[in-house]
Amino acid sequence: MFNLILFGPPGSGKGTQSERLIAKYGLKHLSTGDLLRSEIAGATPLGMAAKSFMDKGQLVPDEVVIEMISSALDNNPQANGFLFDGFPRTTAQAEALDKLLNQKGTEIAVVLALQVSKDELVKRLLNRGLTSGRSDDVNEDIIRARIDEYERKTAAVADYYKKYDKVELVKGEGSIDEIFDLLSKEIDERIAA
Ligand code: B4P
Repeated sequence: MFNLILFGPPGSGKGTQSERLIAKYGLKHLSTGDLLRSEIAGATPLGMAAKSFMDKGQLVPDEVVIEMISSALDNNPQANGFLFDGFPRTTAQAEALDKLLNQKGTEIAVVLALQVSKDELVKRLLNRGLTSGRSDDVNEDIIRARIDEYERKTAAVADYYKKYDKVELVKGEGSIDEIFDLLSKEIDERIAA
């Protein structure tokens, strides 16, 4: 089983690249952002609670997303491996993920961390906001709050995995194809190892 984390700030290209990587490598895509938005679309109690955080650019509480990922892992026993997109976003989530994977006799192979400047992130998200209908993309203050939340709570997740020598920094600016090739190269090296 090959499990990878696609890591980076909001707007760094995680969702965009995940779509291509799961098609190439046959991995199961687990995006906590997508899972939360589908709860919101279904107007579930979990979705309504999550929306109040997401609309302010804040992270949803750890216990909510950890429970969602735990169920998703249990619901996909035949998966060849998982691509985690937008999860873990805190050190507590990273510790919980390690435990869940450990219970299944597997682990994270690599964390691919996309590097993108703050100006480029804001530009991309404002641009997506023109068409996405996402309430967290429409306003620059909310976008900047998401980036601040990333710097305060999520950047430390890379340090957590650096201890285990699992982090590879990947240039996240350039064409979508160029970045996809860089990510594929890192994955191919790990699969061959
Ligand atoms: P997410 O859904 O994870 O969204 P995101 O951080 O905005 O990144 P995304 O993957 O969608 O964007 P991408 O970079 O691909 O999170 C949304 C919210 O959900 C969070 O703020 C939080 O509230 C909550 N949440 C989710 N997971 C959570 C967790 N684990 N714990 C707590 N809360 C959680 O793309 C952005 C744009 O850039 C697109 O328009 C794309 O077309 C464009 N783009 C991509 N690559 C490009 C390139 N190379 N050049 C130019 N543009 C590019």
